[in-house]
Amino acid sequence: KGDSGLSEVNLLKSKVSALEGQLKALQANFAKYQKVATFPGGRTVGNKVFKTNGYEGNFEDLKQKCVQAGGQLATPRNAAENDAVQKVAALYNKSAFLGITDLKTKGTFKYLNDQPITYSNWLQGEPNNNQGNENCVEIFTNGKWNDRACGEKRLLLCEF
Ligand code: 291
Ligand code: CA
Repeated sequence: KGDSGLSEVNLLKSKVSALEGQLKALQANFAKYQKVATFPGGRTVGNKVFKTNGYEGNFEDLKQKCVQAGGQLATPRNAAENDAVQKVAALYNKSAFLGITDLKTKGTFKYLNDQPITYSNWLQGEPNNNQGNENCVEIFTNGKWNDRACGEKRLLLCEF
Protein backbone atom coordinates (compact mmCIF):
# COMPACT_ATOMS: atom_id res chain seq x y z
CA LYS A 1 0.00 0.00 0.00
CA GLY A 2 2.90 2.37 0.85
CA ASP A 3 4.39 2.44 -2.64
CA SER A 4 1.12 2.62 -4.55
CA GLY A 5 0.12 5.52 -2.28
CA LEU A 6 3.24 7.42 -3.27
CA SER A 7 2.77 6.86 -6.99
CA GLU A 8 -0.84 8.00 -6.68
CA VAL A 9 0.38 11.23 -5.08
CA ASN A 10 2.91 11.70 -7.88
CA LEU A 11 0.23 11.06 -10.50
CA LEU A 12 -1.99 13.69 -8.91
CA LYS A 13 0.92 16.14 -8.74
CA SER A 14 1.54 15.81 -12.45
CA LYS A 15 -2.18 16.24 -13.16
CA VAL A 16 -2.37 19.39 -11.00
CA SER A 17 0.71 20.72 -12.75
CA ALA A 18 -0.85 20.10 -16.17
CA LEU A 19 -4.09 21.81 -15.06
CA GLU A 20 -2.11 24.81 -13.79
CA GLY A 21 -0.57 25.18 -17.22
CA GLN A 22 -3.93 24.87 -18.95
CA LEU A 23 -5.48 27.41 -16.55
CA LYS A 24 -2.72 29.91 -17.25
CA ALA A 25 -3.21 29.52 -21.00
CA LEU A 26 -6.98 29.87 -20.61
CA GLN A 27 -6.60 33.04 -18.52
CA ALA A 28 -4.33 34.59 -21.14
CA ASN A 29 -6.76 33.70 -23.92
CA PHE A 30 -9.73 35.00 -21.88
CA ALA A 31 -7.93 38.33 -21.37
CA LYS A 32 -7.48 38.55 -25.12
CA TYR A 33 -11.17 37.94 -25.84
CA GLN A 34 -12.18 40.50 -23.22
CA LYS A 35 -10.29 43.03 -25.30
CA VAL A 36 -11.93 41.79 -28.48
CA ALA A 37 -15.41 41.94 -26.91
CA THR A 38 -14.96 45.52 -25.69
CA PHE A 39 -13.28 47.03 -28.75
CA PRO A 40 -14.46 49.60 -29.49
CA GLY A 41 -18.07 49.84 -28.26
CA GLY A 42 -17.95 47.78 -25.10
CA ARG A 43 -17.12 48.05 -21.40
CA THR A 44 -16.83 45.47 -18.63
CA VAL A 45 -17.74 45.89 -14.96
CA GLY A 46 -16.94 42.74 -13.00
CA ASN A 47 -18.46 39.87 -14.97
CA LYS A 48 -20.89 42.13 -16.85
CA VAL A 49 -20.22 43.26 -20.43
CA PHE A 50 -22.04 46.28 -21.89
CA LYS A 51 -21.94 46.57 -25.66
CA THR A 52 -23.46 48.43 -28.58
CA ASN A 53 -23.35 47.68 -32.29
CA GLY A 54 -24.41 51.19 -33.27
CA TYR A 55 -27.97 50.13 -34.19
CA GLU A 56 -30.89 52.42 -33.33
CA GLY A 57 -34.50 51.38 -32.79
CA ASN A 58 -37.52 51.70 -30.53
CA PHE A 59 -37.66 50.04 -27.12
CA GLU A 60 -39.33 46.78 -28.20
CA ASP A 61 -36.97 46.43 -31.16
CA LEU A 62 -33.88 46.99 -28.99
CA LYS A 63 -35.16 44.68 -26.24
CA GLN A 64 -35.74 41.89 -28.74
CA LYS A 65 -32.35 42.35 -30.39
CA CYS A 66 -30.48 42.09 -27.08
CA VAL A 67 -32.34 38.90 -26.14
CA GLN A 68 -31.75 37.49 -29.62
CA ALA A 69 -28.02 38.08 -29.07
CA GLY A 70 -28.13 36.17 -25.78
CA GLY A 71 -28.19 39.21 -23.49
CA GLN A 72 -30.67 41.85 -22.39
CA LEU A 73 -30.99 45.62 -22.52
CA ALA A 74 -28.33 47.40 -20.44
CA THR A 75 -29.45 47.64 -16.83
CA PRO A 76 -26.97 49.57 -14.69
CA ARG A 77 -27.48 48.54 -11.06
CA ASN A 78 -24.86 50.80 -9.46
CA ALA A 79 -22.69 53.85 -10.20
CA ALA A 80 -19.84 51.80 -11.67
CA GLU A 81 -22.18 50.08 -14.13
CA ASN A 82 -23.85 53.39 -14.97
CA ASP A 83 -20.41 54.91 -15.72
CA ALA A 84 -19.65 52.03 -18.08
CA VAL A 85 -22.96 52.43 -19.93
CA GLN A 86 -22.47 56.21 -20.07
CA LYS A 87 -19.02 55.78 -21.65
CA VAL A 88 -20.41 53.56 -24.42
CA ALA A 89 -23.25 56.03 -25.12
CA ALA A 90 -20.75 58.90 -25.14
CA LEU A 91 -18.53 57.04 -27.61
CA TYR A 92 -21.44 57.04 -30.08
CA ASN A 93 -22.76 60.43 -28.93
CA LYS A 94 -26.26 58.92 -28.65
CA SER A 95 -28.78 58.26 -25.88
CA ALA A 96 -29.64 54.61 -25.25
CA PHE A 97 -32.71 52.88 -23.79
CA LEU A 98 -32.16 50.97 -20.53
CA GLY A 99 -33.83 47.71 -19.46
CA ILE A 100 -36.17 49.61 -17.14
CA THR A 101 -39.83 50.66 -17.66
CA ASP A 102 -43.01 51.51 -15.78
CA LEU A 103 -45.17 49.93 -18.50
CA LYS A 104 -46.80 47.44 -16.08
CA THR A 105 -46.89 49.64 -12.99
CA LYS A 106 -47.30 53.27 -14.04
CA GLY A 107 -45.18 55.51 -11.84
CA THR A 108 -43.04 52.68 -10.46
CA PHE A 109 -40.03 51.89 -12.63
CA LYS A 110 -39.01 48.22 -12.70
CA TYR A 111 -36.36 45.99 -14.24
CA LEU A 112 -37.39 43.67 -17.06
CA ASN A 113 -37.68 40.89 -14.44
CA ASP A 114 -40.48 42.97 -12.81
CA GLN A 115 -38.44 43.82 -9.70
CA PRO A 116 -38.51 47.49 -8.62
CA ILE A 117 -35.28 49.38 -9.37
CA THR A 118 -32.77 49.69 -6.53
CA TYR A 119 -30.46 52.22 -8.24
CA SER A 120 -31.30 55.27 -10.35
CA ASN A 121 -29.53 58.29 -11.80
CA TRP A 122 -32.43 60.55 -12.86
CA LEU A 123 -31.72 64.00 -14.23
CA GLN A 124 -33.16 66.63 -11.93
CA GLY A 125 -36.93 66.87 -12.51
CA GLU A 126 -37.17 63.35 -13.98
CA PRO A 127 -39.06 61.13 -14.32
CA ASN A 128 -41.86 63.53 -15.35
CA ASN A 129 -44.00 61.29 -17.59
CA ASN A 130 -44.25 64.17 -20.07
CA GLN A 131 -47.59 64.16 -21.92
CA GLY A 132 -48.47 61.05 -19.89
CA ASN A 133 -46.58 58.90 -22.35
CA GLU A 134 -43.07 58.27 -21.02
CA ASN A 135 -42.66 54.69 -19.79
CA CYS A 136 -39.13 53.91 -20.98
CA VAL A 137 -35.79 55.23 -19.73
CA GLU A 138 -33.05 56.79 -21.82
CA ILE A 139 -29.52 57.36 -20.54
CA PHE A 140 -27.92 60.54 -21.89
CA THR A 141 -24.26 60.74 -22.90
CA ASN A 142 -23.60 62.39 -19.51
CA GLY A 143 -24.99 59.34 -17.70
CA LYS A 144 -28.19 60.99 -16.44
CA TRP A 145 -31.59 59.29 -16.92
CA ASN A 146 -34.81 60.61 -18.46
CA ASP A 147 -38.12 58.83 -18.91
CA ARG A 148 -39.04 58.91 -22.59
CA ALA A 149 -41.69 57.58 -24.96
CA CYS A 150 -40.89 53.93 -25.79
CA GLY A 151 -41.60 54.52 -29.49
CA GLU A 152 -38.65 56.89 -29.88
CA LYS A 153 -35.52 55.47 -31.49
CA ARG A 154 -32.44 55.15 -29.34
CA LEU A 155 -29.03 53.44 -29.40
CA LEU A 156 -28.93 49.66 -28.87
CA LEU A 157 -26.93 48.94 -25.73
CA CYS A 158 -27.02 45.40 -24.38
CA GLU A 159 -25.50 43.66 -21.37
CA PHE A 160 -24.12 40.12 -21.34
C1 291 B 1 -38.30 67.59 -22.17
C2 291 B 1 -38.54 67.09 -20.75
C3 291 B 1 -38.27 65.61 -20.67
C4 291 B 1 -39.09 64.88 -21.70
C5 291 B 1 -38.78 65.44 -23.07
C6 291 B 1 -39.62 64.77 -24.16
C7 291 B 1 -39.45 65.42 -25.47
O1 291 B 1 -36.97 67.51 -22.47
O2 291 B 1 -39.86 67.35 -20.38
O3 291 B 1 -38.59 65.08 -19.40
O4 291 B 1 -38.82 63.50 -21.61
O5 291 B 1 -39.06 66.82 -23.08
O6 291 B 1 -40.95 64.72 -23.78
O7 291 B 1 -40.23 64.69 -26.42
C8 291 B 1 -40.30 65.17 -27.68
N1 291 B 1 -41.02 64.43 -28.52
O8 291 B 1 -39.76 66.22 -27.98
C9 291 B 1 -36.61 68.15 -23.70
C10 291 B 1 -35.28 67.78 -24.10
C11 291 B 1 -34.81 66.54 -24.04
CA1 CA C 1 -39.09 62.74 -19.18
